[in-house]
Amino acid sequence: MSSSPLIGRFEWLTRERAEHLAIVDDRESVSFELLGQRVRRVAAELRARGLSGRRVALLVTQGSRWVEAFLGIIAADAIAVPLSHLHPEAEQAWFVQTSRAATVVASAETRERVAGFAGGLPVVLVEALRESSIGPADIDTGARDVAVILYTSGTTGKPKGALISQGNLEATARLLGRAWQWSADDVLLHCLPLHHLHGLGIALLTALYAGSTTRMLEKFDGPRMWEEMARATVVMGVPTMHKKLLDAFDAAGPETQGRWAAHAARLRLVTSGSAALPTTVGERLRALTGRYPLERFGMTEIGVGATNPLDGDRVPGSCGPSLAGMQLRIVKEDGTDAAPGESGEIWIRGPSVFLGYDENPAATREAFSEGWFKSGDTAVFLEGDYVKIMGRTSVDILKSGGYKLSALEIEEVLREHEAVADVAVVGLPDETWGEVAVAAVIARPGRRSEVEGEALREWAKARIASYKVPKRVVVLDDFPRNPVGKVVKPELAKVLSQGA
Ligand code: MCA
Ligand code: AMP
Repeated sequence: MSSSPLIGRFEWLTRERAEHLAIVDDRESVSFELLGQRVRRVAAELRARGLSGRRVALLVTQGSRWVEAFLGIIAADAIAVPLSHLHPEAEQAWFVQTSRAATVVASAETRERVAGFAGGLPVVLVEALRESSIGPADIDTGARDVAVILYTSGTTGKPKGALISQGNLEATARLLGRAWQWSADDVLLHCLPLHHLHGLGIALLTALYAGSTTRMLEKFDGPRMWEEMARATVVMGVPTMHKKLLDAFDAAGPETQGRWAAHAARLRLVTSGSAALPTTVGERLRALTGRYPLERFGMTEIGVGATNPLDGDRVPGSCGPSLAGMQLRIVKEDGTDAAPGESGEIWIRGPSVFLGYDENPAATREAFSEGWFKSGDTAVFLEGDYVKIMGRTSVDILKSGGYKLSALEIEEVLREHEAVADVAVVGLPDETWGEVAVAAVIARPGRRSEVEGEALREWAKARIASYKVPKRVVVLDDFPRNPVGKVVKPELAKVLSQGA
Protein backbone atom coordinates (compact mmCIF):
# COMPACT_ATOMS: atom_id res chain seq x y z
CA MET A 1 0.00 0.00 0.00
CA SER A 2 1.47 3.33 -0.95
CA SER A 3 -0.83 5.96 0.55
CA SER A 4 -2.47 6.52 3.93
CA PRO A 5 -6.13 5.78 3.22
CA LEU A 6 -7.36 6.30 6.77
CA ILE A 7 -5.04 9.14 7.78
CA GLY A 8 -5.55 10.76 4.37
CA ARG A 9 -9.29 10.83 4.93
CA PHE A 10 -8.76 12.14 8.44
CA GLU A 11 -6.56 14.95 7.11
CA TRP A 12 -9.36 15.90 4.73
CA LEU A 13 -11.86 15.98 7.60
CA THR A 14 -9.64 18.25 9.68
CA ARG A 15 -9.96 20.80 6.86
CA GLU A 16 -13.47 20.18 5.57
CA ARG A 17 -15.17 19.59 8.92
CA ALA A 18 -12.80 21.79 10.94
CA GLU A 19 -15.40 23.12 13.39
CA HIS A 20 -17.41 19.92 13.71
CA LEU A 21 -16.98 17.98 16.97
CA ALA A 22 -15.02 14.77 16.49
CA ILE A 23 -14.71 13.49 20.08
CA VAL A 24 -16.61 14.42 23.20
CA ASP A 25 -15.54 12.81 26.45
CA ASP A 26 -16.01 13.60 30.15
CA ARG A 27 -13.22 16.21 30.07
CA GLU A 28 -13.50 18.07 26.79
CA SER A 29 -15.04 18.45 23.34
CA VAL A 30 -12.54 18.26 20.50
CA SER A 31 -13.24 19.51 16.97
CA PHE A 32 -11.77 17.80 13.91
CA GLU A 33 -9.41 20.74 13.52
CA LEU A 34 -8.08 20.53 17.08
CA LEU A 35 -7.85 16.74 16.87
CA GLY A 36 -5.85 17.15 13.67
CA GLN A 37 -3.43 19.61 15.29
CA ARG A 38 -2.85 17.33 18.24
CA VAL A 39 -2.45 14.23 16.08
CA ARG A 40 0.18 16.03 13.99
CA ARG A 41 2.08 17.01 17.13
CA VAL A 42 1.99 13.47 18.52
CA ALA A 43 3.21 12.20 15.14
CA ALA A 44 6.01 14.77 14.98
CA GLU A 45 7.25 13.81 18.45
CA LEU A 46 7.16 10.09 17.72
CA ARG A 47 9.01 10.62 14.45
CA ALA A 48 11.63 12.74 16.20
CA ARG A 49 12.15 9.84 18.60
CA GLY A 50 12.87 7.55 15.69
CA LEU A 51 9.70 5.52 16.09
CA SER A 52 8.52 5.45 12.46
CA GLY A 53 8.24 1.83 11.44
CA ARG A 54 8.49 0.68 15.07
CA ARG A 55 5.78 -0.76 17.28
CA VAL A 56 4.35 1.60 19.89
CA ALA A 57 2.12 0.22 22.65
CA LEU A 58 -0.52 2.44 24.22
CA LEU A 59 -2.34 2.32 27.51
CA VAL A 60 -4.31 5.53 27.68
CA THR A 61 -7.66 6.29 29.31
CA GLN A 62 -10.43 5.98 26.72
CA GLY A 63 -11.43 9.38 25.35
CA SER A 64 -9.89 12.11 23.21
CA ARG A 65 -6.36 11.40 24.44
CA TRP A 66 -6.65 7.77 23.37
CA VAL A 67 -7.75 8.79 19.89
CA GLU A 68 -4.93 11.35 19.62
CA ALA A 69 -2.33 8.80 20.71
CA PHE A 70 -3.64 6.14 18.33
CA LEU A 71 -3.95 8.36 15.26
CA GLY A 72 -0.63 10.03 16.11
CA ILE A 73 1.09 6.64 16.14
CA ILE A 74 -0.22 5.60 12.76
CA ALA A 75 0.29 9.10 11.32
CA ALA A 76 3.95 8.77 12.37
CA ASP A 77 4.09 5.58 10.29
CA ALA A 78 4.53 3.57 13.45
CA ILE A 79 2.45 0.52 14.42
CA ALA A 80 -0.04 0.85 17.28
CA VAL A 81 -0.38 -1.91 19.87
CA PRO A 82 -3.42 -1.00 22.01
CA LEU A 83 -3.33 -2.42 25.54
CA SER A 84 -6.22 -2.70 28.00
CA HIS A 85 -6.30 -1.66 31.66
CA LEU A 86 -8.12 -4.94 32.35
CA HIS A 87 -4.91 -6.95 32.02
CA PRO A 88 -2.68 -7.55 35.04
CA GLU A 89 1.00 -6.65 34.95
CA ALA A 90 2.22 -10.09 33.89
CA GLU A 91 -0.02 -10.12 30.83
CA GLN A 92 0.81 -6.51 29.92
CA ALA A 93 4.52 -7.33 30.03
CA TRP A 94 3.86 -10.28 27.73
CA PHE A 95 2.02 -8.10 25.18
CA VAL A 96 4.77 -5.47 25.25
CA GLN A 97 7.56 -8.01 24.82
CA THR A 98 5.79 -10.18 22.25
CA SER A 99 4.84 -7.20 20.10
CA ARG A 100 8.45 -5.92 20.35
CA ALA A 101 7.15 -2.50 21.28
CA ALA A 102 9.86 0.18 21.29
CA THR A 103 7.97 2.66 23.49
CA VAL A 104 4.77 2.79 25.50
CA VAL A 105 2.45 5.78 25.32
CA ALA A 106 0.62 6.36 28.62
CA SER A 107 -1.71 9.02 30.03
CA ALA A 108 -1.41 10.80 33.38
CA GLU A 109 -3.63 8.20 35.07
CA THR A 110 -1.96 5.12 33.54
CA ARG A 111 1.65 6.28 33.88
CA GLU A 112 2.38 4.42 37.11
CA ARG A 113 0.83 1.18 35.91
CA VAL A 114 2.74 1.37 32.66
CA ALA A 115 6.02 1.92 34.49
CA GLY A 116 5.34 -1.38 36.28
CA PHE A 117 5.37 -3.47 33.11
CA ALA A 118 7.29 -1.42 30.54
CA GLY A 119 10.47 -3.27 31.49
CA GLY A 120 12.85 -0.40 30.87
CA LEU A 121 11.20 0.84 27.67
CA PRO A 122 10.69 4.59 27.32
CA VAL A 123 7.25 5.68 28.57
CA VAL A 124 5.87 8.89 27.08
CA LEU A 125 2.76 10.76 28.10
CA VAL A 126 0.17 11.63 25.50
CA GLU A 127 -0.45 14.90 27.35
CA ALA A 128 3.16 15.88 26.63
CA LEU A 129 3.21 14.57 23.06
CA ARG A 130 0.13 16.51 22.06
CA GLU A 131 1.60 19.75 23.42
CA SER A 132 4.89 19.19 21.61
CA SER A 133 6.79 22.30 20.54
CA ILE A 134 8.46 20.54 17.61
CA GLY A 135 5.61 21.78 15.47
CA PRO A 136 3.05 19.70 13.67
CA ALA A 137 4.28 17.12 11.18
CA ASP A 138 2.89 16.69 7.73
CA ILE A 139 0.90 13.57 8.51
CA ASP A 140 -0.10 12.40 5.08
CA THR A 141 2.92 10.39 4.03
CA GLY A 142 3.20 6.87 2.70
CA ALA A 143 1.76 4.40 5.16
CA ARG A 144 3.43 1.17 6.05
CA ASP A 145 1.42 -1.95 5.53
CA VAL A 146 0.69 -2.62 9.18
CA ALA A 147 -1.11 0.07 11.18
CA VAL A 148 -2.16 -1.84 14.28
CA ILE A 149 -1.65 -5.16 16.02
CA LEU A 150 -4.67 -6.53 17.87
CA TYR A 151 -4.23 -9.62 20.02
CA THR A 152 -6.84 -12.32 19.64
CA SER A 153 -7.15 -15.64 21.44
CA GLY A 154 -7.09 -18.76 19.36
CA THR A 155 -6.84 -22.51 19.57
CA THR A 156 -3.23 -22.22 20.69
CA GLY A 157 -2.10 -21.31 24.20
CA LYS A 158 -1.19 -17.64 23.84
CA PRO A 159 -3.06 -14.96 21.89
CA LYS A 160 -1.91 -14.20 18.35
CA GLY A 161 -1.18 -10.69 17.08
CA ALA A 162 -3.37 -9.86 14.08
CA LEU A 163 -1.58 -7.50 11.67
CA ILE A 164 -4.13 -4.98 10.41
CA SER A 165 -3.36 -2.36 7.80
CA GLN A 166 -4.68 1.16 7.34
CA GLY A 167 -6.30 -0.18 4.18
CA ASN A 168 -8.12 -2.82 6.23
CA LEU A 169 -9.38 -0.24 8.71
CA GLU A 170 -10.36 2.14 5.94
CA ALA A 171 -12.28 -0.59 4.12
CA THR A 172 -14.31 -1.47 7.22
CA ALA A 173 -15.08 2.20 7.86
CA ARG A 174 -16.00 2.86 4.24
CA LEU A 175 -18.12 -0.26 3.71
CA LEU A 176 -19.98 0.16 6.99
CA GLY A 177 -20.38 3.88 6.35
CA ARG A 178 -22.20 3.03 3.15
CA ALA A 179 -24.20 0.06 4.45
CA TRP A 180 -25.36 1.80 7.61
CA GLN A 181 -25.63 5.26 6.00
CA TRP A 182 -23.36 7.09 8.40
CA SER A 183 -23.39 10.86 8.10
CA ALA A 184 -21.74 13.82 9.79
CA ASP A 185 -25.01 14.36 11.67
CA ASP A 186 -24.58 11.08 13.54
CA VAL A 187 -23.47 10.95 17.15
CA LEU A 188 -22.08 7.60 18.21
CA LEU A 189 -22.39 6.71 21.87
CA HIS A 190 -19.18 4.75 22.45
CA CYS A 191 -18.43 2.55 25.45
CA LEU A 192 -16.62 -0.42 23.88
CA PRO A 193 -13.03 -1.37 24.77
CA LEU A 194 -10.57 0.02 22.22
CA HIS A 195 -8.10 -2.87 22.25
CA HIS A 196 -10.51 -4.88 20.10
CA LEU A 197 -11.77 -4.32 16.60
CA HIS A 198 -15.39 -3.78 17.58
CA GLY A 199 -14.63 -0.70 19.67
CA LEU A 200 -11.74 0.48 17.52
CA GLY A 201 -12.57 -0.22 13.89
CA ILE A 202 -16.27 -0.99 13.66
CA ALA A 203 -17.33 1.77 16.06
CA LEU A 204 -14.76 4.57 16.56
CA LEU A 205 -13.01 4.65 13.18
CA THR A 206 -16.24 4.18 11.22
CA ALA A 207 -17.76 7.17 12.99
CA LEU A 208 -14.61 9.28 12.55
CA TYR A 209 -14.33 8.33 8.88
CA ALA A 210 -17.89 9.55 8.30
CA GLY A 211 -17.09 12.87 9.95
CA SER A 212 -19.52 12.04 12.79
CA THR A 213 -19.19 12.92 16.45
CA THR A 214 -18.22 10.22 18.94
CA ARG A 215 -19.33 10.60 22.54
CA MET A 216 -16.87 8.41 24.42
CA LEU A 217 -17.34 6.96 27.87
CA GLU A 218 -14.28 5.55 29.64
CA LYS A 219 -16.16 2.31 30.17
CA PHE A 220 -19.58 0.76 29.94
CA ASP A 221 -22.04 1.99 32.54
CA GLY A 222 -25.72 1.09 31.99
CA PRO A 223 -27.49 4.07 33.62
CA ARG A 224 -25.01 6.56 32.10
CA MET A 225 -25.54 5.03 28.67
CA TRP A 226 -29.29 5.55 29.00
CA GLU A 227 -28.82 9.20 29.99
CA GLU A 228 -26.28 9.89 27.24
CA MET A 229 -28.56 8.33 24.63
CA ALA A 230 -30.52 11.58 24.70
CA ARG A 231 -27.83 13.17 22.51
CA ALA A 232 -26.88 10.11 20.41
CA THR A 233 -28.12 8.71 17.12
CA VAL A 234 -26.18 5.40 17.11
CA VAL A 235 -25.45 2.87 19.86
CA MET A 236 -23.21 -0.13 19.30
CA GLY A 237 -22.71 -2.95 21.73
CA VAL A 238 -22.04 -6.57 22.39
CA PRO A 239 -25.12 -8.59 23.45
CA THR A 240 -24.02 -8.52 27.12
CA MET A 241 -24.09 -4.71 27.06
CA HIS A 242 -27.60 -4.75 25.64
CA LYS A 243 -28.66 -7.23 28.33
CA LYS A 244 -27.07 -5.08 31.03
CA LEU A 245 -28.78 -1.99 29.58
CA LEU A 246 -32.13 -3.75 29.88
CA ASP A 247 -31.30 -4.87 33.45
CA ALA A 248 -30.52 -1.24 34.34
CA PHE A 249 -33.81 -0.18 32.72
CA ASP A 250 -35.75 -2.77 34.74
CA ALA A 251 -34.12 -1.63 37.96
CA ALA A 252 -35.06 2.03 37.37
CA GLY A 253 -38.19 3.79 38.67
CA PRO A 254 -41.13 4.62 36.37
CA GLU A 255 -40.15 8.25 35.80
CA THR A 256 -36.59 7.33 34.83
CA GLN A 257 -37.88 4.51 32.64
CA GLY A 258 -40.13 6.97 30.81
CA ARG A 259 -37.19 9.30 30.12
CA TRP A 260 -34.90 6.50 29.01
CA ALA A 261 -37.55 5.00 26.75
CA ALA A 262 -37.92 8.39 25.04
CA HIS A 263 -34.15 8.50 24.46
CA ALA A 264 -34.17 5.00 22.97
CA ALA A 265 -37.09 5.80 20.67
CA ARG A 266 -35.07 8.63 19.07
CA LEU A 267 -32.06 6.50 18.10
CA ARG A 268 -31.41 6.02 14.38
CA LEU A 269 -29.48 2.78 14.76
CA VAL A 270 -28.70 0.18 17.42
CA THR A 271 -26.24 -2.53 16.40
CA SER A 272 -25.14 -5.76 18.04
CA GLY A 273 -22.16 -7.96 17.33
CA SER A 274 -19.17 -9.93 18.63
CA ALA A 275 -21.49 -12.71 19.84
CA ALA A 276 -24.98 -14.01 19.14
CA LEU A 277 -27.76 -11.66 20.22
CA PRO A 278 -30.44 -13.59 22.14
CA THR A 279 -33.77 -12.90 20.45
CA THR A 280 -35.34 -12.16 23.87
CA VAL A 281 -32.93 -9.23 24.22
CA GLY A 282 -33.49 -8.20 20.59
CA GLU A 283 -37.27 -8.17 20.97
CA ARG A 284 -37.13 -6.06 24.10
CA LEU A 285 -34.92 -3.57 22.29
CA ARG A 286 -37.38 -3.57 19.40
CA ALA A 287 -40.14 -2.62 21.83
CA LEU A 288 -38.06 0.31 23.13
CA THR A 289 -36.48 1.60 19.93
CA GLY A 290 -39.17 0.69 17.41
CA ARG A 291 -36.82 -1.58 15.38
CA TYR A 292 -35.11 -4.90 15.91
CA PRO A 293 -31.40 -4.17 16.54
CA LEU A 294 -29.13 -4.56 13.54
CA GLU A 295 -27.06 -7.69 14.14
CA ARG A 296 -23.88 -8.23 12.16
CA PHE A 297 -21.00 -10.72 12.11
CA GLY A 298 -17.39 -9.68 12.47
CA MET A 299 -13.97 -10.84 13.48
CA THR A 300 -10.64 -9.26 14.38
CA GLU A 301 -9.08 -10.83 11.29
CA ILE A 302 -11.74 -9.80 8.78
CA GLY A 303 -13.60 -6.69 9.95
CA VAL A 304 -17.31 -7.17 9.26
CA GLY A 305 -18.39 -10.02 6.99
CA ALA A 306 -22.17 -9.96 7.16
CA THR A 307 -24.80 -7.51 8.27
CA ASN A 308 -28.53 -7.26 8.45
CA PRO A 309 -29.76 -4.35 6.33
CA LEU A 310 -30.27 -0.83 7.61
CA ASP A 311 -33.58 -0.74 5.77
CA GLY A 312 -35.32 -3.94 4.84
CA ASP A 313 -35.76 -7.16 6.78
CA ARG A 314 -33.63 -7.72 9.85
CA VAL A 315 -33.99 -11.38 10.70
CA PRO A 316 -33.74 -12.19 14.43
CA GLY A 317 -31.07 -14.82 15.06
CA SER A 318 -29.31 -14.07 11.76
CA CYS A 319 -26.39 -11.79 10.88
CA GLY A 320 -27.87 -10.94 7.48
CA PRO A 321 -26.24 -11.34 4.05
CA SER A 322 -22.59 -10.53 3.31
CA LEU A 323 -21.58 -6.89 3.77
CA ALA A 324 -21.49 -5.19 0.34
CA GLY A 325 -17.84 -5.18 -0.74
CA MET A 326 -17.01 -8.41 1.13
CA GLN A 327 -17.44 -11.99 -0.06
CA LEU A 328 -18.72 -14.71 2.24
CA ARG A 329 -19.00 -18.45 1.60
CA ILE A 330 -20.17 -21.29 3.77
CA VAL A 331 -17.93 -24.24 2.96
CA LYS A 332 -18.58 -27.87 3.86
CA GLU A 333 -15.90 -30.24 5.11
CA ASP A 334 -15.42 -31.63 1.60
CA GLY A 335 -14.52 -28.13 0.37
CA THR A 336 -17.73 -27.51 -1.56
CA ASP A 337 -20.20 -24.69 -0.93
CA ALA A 338 -23.10 -25.45 1.38
CA ALA A 339 -26.62 -25.21 -0.03
CA PRO A 340 -29.16 -23.24 2.06
CA GLY A 341 -29.84 -25.21 5.24
CA GLU A 342 -26.56 -27.16 5.07
CA SER A 343 -23.96 -26.25 7.65
CA GLY A 344 -20.32 -25.44 7.00
CA GLU A 345 -17.55 -23.04 7.93
CA ILE A 346 -17.72 -19.31 7.13
CA TRP A 347 -14.94 -18.28 4.71
CA ILE A 348 -14.34 -14.59 4.00
CA ARG A 349 -12.52 -12.60 1.36
CA GLY A 350 -12.34 -8.83 0.86
CA PRO A 351 -10.47 -5.59 1.48
CA SER A 352 -10.75 -5.67 5.27
CA VAL A 353 -9.21 -9.15 5.66
CA PHE A 354 -6.02 -8.76 7.71
CA LEU A 355 -2.43 -9.31 6.59
CA GLY A 356 -1.59 -12.30 8.80
CA TYR A 357 -0.43 -13.18 12.31
CA ASP A 358 2.64 -11.46 13.68
CA GLU A 359 5.75 -13.66 13.45
CA ASN A 360 3.60 -16.70 12.85
CA PRO A 361 3.65 -17.69 9.17
CA ALA A 362 2.46 -21.20 10.00
CA ALA A 363 -0.71 -19.95 11.71
CA THR A 364 -1.25 -17.47 8.86
CA ARG A 365 -0.92 -20.23 6.25
CA GLU A 366 -3.29 -22.45 8.17
CA ALA A 367 -5.89 -19.69 8.48
CA PHE A 368 -6.27 -19.22 4.72
CA SER A 369 -7.34 -21.43 1.83
CA GLU A 370 -6.84 -20.05 -1.69
CA GLY A 371 -7.13 -16.47 -0.48
CA TRP A 372 -10.17 -17.10 1.72
CA PHE A 373 -9.89 -16.58 5.48
CA LYS A 374 -11.36 -19.56 7.33
CA SER A 375 -13.28 -18.13 10.29
CA GLY A 376 -13.74 -21.22 12.47
CA ASP A 377 -17.46 -20.38 12.76
CA THR A 378 -20.07 -22.94 11.78
CA ALA A 379 -23.05 -21.42 9.99
CA VAL A 380 -25.92 -22.02 7.59
CA PHE A 381 -27.52 -19.84 4.92
CA LEU A 382 -31.15 -19.15 5.61
CA GLU A 383 -33.31 -17.99 2.75
CA GLY A 384 -32.07 -14.96 0.82
CA ASP A 385 -28.39 -15.50 1.71
CA TYR A 386 -28.95 -14.54 5.33
CA VAL A 387 -26.28 -16.15 7.52
CA LYS A 388 -27.13 -17.92 10.75
CA ILE A 389 -24.20 -18.72 13.01
CA MET A 390 -24.49 -22.06 14.77
CA GLY A 391 -21.37 -21.84 16.95
CA ARG A 392 -17.62 -22.22 16.88
CA THR A 393 -16.01 -25.19 15.17
CA SER A 394 -13.59 -25.54 18.10
CA VAL A 395 -14.88 -26.43 21.57
CA ASP A 396 -11.88 -24.57 23.01
CA ILE A 397 -12.97 -21.12 21.82
CA LEU A 398 -15.49 -19.34 24.03
CA LYS A 399 -17.23 -16.01 23.67
CA SER A 400 -17.98 -14.41 27.01
CA GLY A 401 -19.50 -10.94 27.03
CA GLY A 402 -18.05 -10.43 23.54
CA TYR A 403 -14.48 -11.34 24.54
CA LYS A 404 -13.01 -14.34 22.78
CA LEU A 405 -11.46 -16.67 25.34
CA SER A 406 -9.18 -19.61 24.71
CA ALA A 407 -9.85 -22.54 27.03
CA LEU A 408 -6.29 -23.73 26.37
CA GLU A 409 -4.76 -20.40 27.36
CA ILE A 410 -6.71 -20.39 30.63
CA GLU A 411 -5.85 -24.04 31.33
CA GLU A 412 -2.17 -23.33 30.76
CA VAL A 413 -2.23 -20.61 33.41
CA LEU A 414 -4.27 -22.60 35.97
CA ARG A 415 -2.01 -25.61 35.52
CA GLU A 416 0.86 -23.56 36.95
CA HIS A 417 -0.84 -23.54 40.38
CA GLU A 418 0.97 -26.03 42.58
CA ALA A 419 -2.20 -27.63 43.97
CA VAL A 420 -3.63 -28.30 40.49
CA ALA A 421 -3.00 -31.81 39.17
CA ASP A 422 -5.11 -31.30 36.04
CA VAL A 423 -7.60 -28.80 34.72
CA ALA A 424 -10.12 -28.53 31.88
CA VAL A 425 -12.00 -25.35 30.98
CA VAL A 426 -15.33 -25.40 29.16
CA GLY A 427 -17.92 -22.80 28.17
CA LEU A 428 -21.42 -23.04 29.63
CA PRO A 429 -24.41 -21.02 28.41
CA ASP A 430 -25.26 -17.96 30.48
CA GLU A 431 -28.07 -15.45 30.20
CA THR A 432 -25.91 -12.34 30.77
CA TRP A 433 -22.54 -13.33 29.35
CA GLY A 434 -23.72 -15.62 26.53
CA GLU A 435 -21.17 -18.13 27.68
CA VAL A 436 -19.08 -18.33 30.85
CA ALA A 437 -15.82 -20.17 31.39
CA VAL A 438 -16.03 -22.88 34.06
CA ALA A 439 -12.92 -24.74 35.25
CA ALA A 440 -12.99 -28.38 36.31
CA VAL A 441 -9.96 -29.09 38.48
CA ILE A 442 -8.35 -32.24 39.82
CA ALA A 443 -6.52 -31.22 42.99
CA ARG A 444 -3.28 -32.77 44.16
CA PRO A 445 -3.81 -35.08 47.14
CA GLY A 446 -4.66 -33.15 50.32
CA ARG A 447 -4.66 -29.74 48.58
CA ARG A 448 -8.31 -29.39 47.59
CA SER A 449 -8.90 -26.32 49.78
CA GLU A 450 -6.19 -24.38 47.89
CA VAL A 451 -8.24 -24.41 44.70
CA GLU A 452 -11.82 -24.46 45.98
CA GLY A 453 -14.18 -21.51 46.26
CA GLU A 454 -12.49 -18.24 45.32
CA ALA A 455 -8.91 -19.42 46.02
CA LEU A 456 -7.87 -20.44 42.51
CA ARG A 457 -9.84 -17.56 40.95
CA GLU A 458 -8.08 -14.97 43.10
CA TRP A 459 -4.70 -16.54 42.29
CA ALA A 460 -5.51 -16.45 38.56
CA LYS A 461 -6.53 -12.77 38.61
CA ALA A 462 -2.92 -11.76 39.20
CA ARG A 463 -1.96 -13.61 36.04
CA ILE A 464 -4.75 -13.10 33.50
CA ALA A 465 -7.47 -10.49 32.93
CA SER A 466 -10.38 -11.08 35.30
CA TYR A 467 -12.75 -11.53 32.34
CA LYS A 468 -10.73 -14.63 31.40
CA VAL A 469 -10.84 -16.07 34.93
CA PRO A 470 -13.41 -18.90 35.09
CA LYS A 471 -16.56 -17.76 36.86
CA ARG A 472 -16.72 -21.08 38.69
CA VAL A 473 -14.18 -23.70 39.78
CA VAL A 474 -15.46 -27.23 40.35
CA VAL A 475 -13.20 -29.85 41.93
CA LEU A 476 -13.69 -33.34 40.46
CA ASP A 477 -11.97 -36.69 41.02
CA ASP A 478 -11.56 -37.20 37.27
CA PHE A 479 -12.89 -35.94 33.92
CA PRO A 480 -14.88 -37.85 31.31
CA ARG A 481 -12.21 -39.20 28.95
CA ASN A 482 -12.08 -41.11 25.68
CA PRO A 483 -10.22 -44.44 25.39
CA VAL A 484 -6.88 -42.66 24.81
CA GLY A 485 -7.35 -40.52 27.92
CA LYS A 486 -8.30 -37.24 26.21
CA VAL A 487 -10.88 -35.13 28.04
CA VAL A 488 -14.28 -35.25 26.31
CA LYS A 489 -15.27 -31.61 26.77
CA PRO A 490 -18.92 -31.86 25.63
CA GLU A 491 -19.42 -34.59 28.27
CA LEU A 492 -17.61 -32.53 30.87
CA ALA A 493 -19.84 -29.55 30.05
CA LYS A 494 -22.88 -31.77 30.72
CA VAL A 495 -21.47 -32.84 34.09
CA LEU A 496 -20.74 -29.24 35.04
CA SER A 497 -24.16 -27.93 33.97
CA GLN A 498 -25.86 -30.59 36.08
CA GLY A 499 -23.87 -29.34 39.06
CA ALA A 500 -24.74 -25.68 38.35
C1 MCA B 1 -16.20 -8.40 32.72
N1 MCA B 1 -16.12 -9.57 33.38
C2 MCA B 1 -16.32 -10.58 32.53
C3 MCA B 1 -16.48 -9.97 31.27
N2 MCA B 1 -16.42 -8.62 31.42
N3 MCA B 1 -16.36 -11.91 32.70
C4 MCA B 1 -16.56 -12.66 31.62
N4 MCA B 1 -16.73 -12.15 30.38
C5 MCA B 1 -16.68 -10.82 30.18
N5 MCA B 1 -16.83 -10.30 28.96
C6 MCA B 1 -15.87 -9.85 34.80
C7 MCA B 1 -15.18 -8.72 35.51
O1 MCA B 1 -13.79 -8.87 35.38
C8 MCA B 1 -15.67 -8.93 36.93
O2 MCA B 1 -14.98 -10.00 37.47
C9 MCA B 1 -17.10 -9.38 36.73
O3 MCA B 1 -17.12 -9.98 35.42
C10 MCA B 1 -18.13 -8.29 36.79
O4 MCA B 1 -17.80 -7.32 35.86
P1 MCA B 1 -18.81 -6.20 35.46
O5 MCA B 1 -18.48 -4.93 36.15
O6 MCA B 1 -20.20 -6.72 35.57
O7 MCA B 1 -18.46 -6.08 33.92
P2 MCA B 1 -18.52 -4.83 33.04
O8 MCA B 1 -17.41 -3.91 33.37
O9 MCA B 1 -19.92 -4.29 33.04
O10 MCA B 1 -18.16 -5.47 31.61
C11 MCA B 1 -19.09 -6.13 30.85
C12 MCA B 1 -18.89 -5.69 29.41
C13 MCA B 1 -17.44 -6.04 29.00
C14 MCA B 1 -19.09 -4.17 29.32
C15 MCA B 1 -19.91 -6.38 28.56
O11 MCA B 1 -17.27 -7.42 29.13
C16 MCA B 1 -17.09 -5.61 27.63
O12 MCA B 1 -16.71 -4.45 27.43
N6 MCA B 1 -17.21 -6.49 26.61
C17 MCA B 1 -16.92 -6.14 25.24
C18 MCA B 1 -15.94 -7.07 24.64
C19 MCA B 1 -15.62 -6.67 23.21
O13 MCA B 1 -15.50 -5.48 22.88
N7 MCA B 1 -15.46 -7.63 22.31
C20 MCA B 1 -15.22 -7.34 20.92
C21 MCA B 1 -14.21 -8.30 20.34
P3 MCA B 1 -14.73 -10.16 39.02
O14 MCA B 1 -15.98 -9.75 39.71
O15 MCA B 1 -14.42 -11.59 39.19
O16 MCA B 1 -13.56 -9.26 39.30
S1 MCA B 1 -13.97 -7.94 18.60
C22 MCA B 1 -15.10 -8.96 17.85
O17 MCA B 1 -15.73 -9.76 18.48
C23 MCA B 1 -15.40 -8.82 16.39
C24 MCA B 1 -14.50 -7.88 15.64
C25 MCA B 1 -16.85 -8.38 16.26
O18 MCA B 1 -17.62 -9.01 15.55
O19 MCA B 1 -17.18 -7.38 16.91
P1 AMP C 1 -12.93 -11.88 17.85
O1 AMP C 1 -11.92 -12.90 17.54
O2 AMP C 1 -12.92 -11.41 19.26
O3 AMP C 1 -12.86 -10.79 16.87
O4 AMP C 1 -14.32 -12.57 17.69
C1 AMP C 1 -14.82 -12.96 16.45
C2 AMP C 1 -15.86 -14.00 16.66
O5 AMP C 1 -17.01 -13.44 17.32
C3 AMP C 1 -16.41 -14.60 15.41
O6 AMP C 1 -15.54 -15.55 14.84
C4 AMP C 1 -17.71 -15.19 15.92
O7 AMP C 1 -17.47 -16.42 16.57
C5 AMP C 1 -18.14 -14.18 16.96
N1 AMP C 1 -19.19 -13.28 16.47
C6 AMP C 1 -19.05 -12.02 16.00
N2 AMP C 1 -20.26 -11.51 15.68
C7 AMP C 1 -21.17 -12.47 15.94
C8 AMP C 1 -22.60 -12.56 15.84
N3 AMP C 1 -23.34 -11.55 15.43
N4 AMP C 1 -23.18 -13.73 16.19
C9 AMP C 1 -22.45 -14.78 16.64
N5 AMP C 1 -21.12 -14.74 16.78
C10 AMP C 1 -20.48 -13.61 16.43
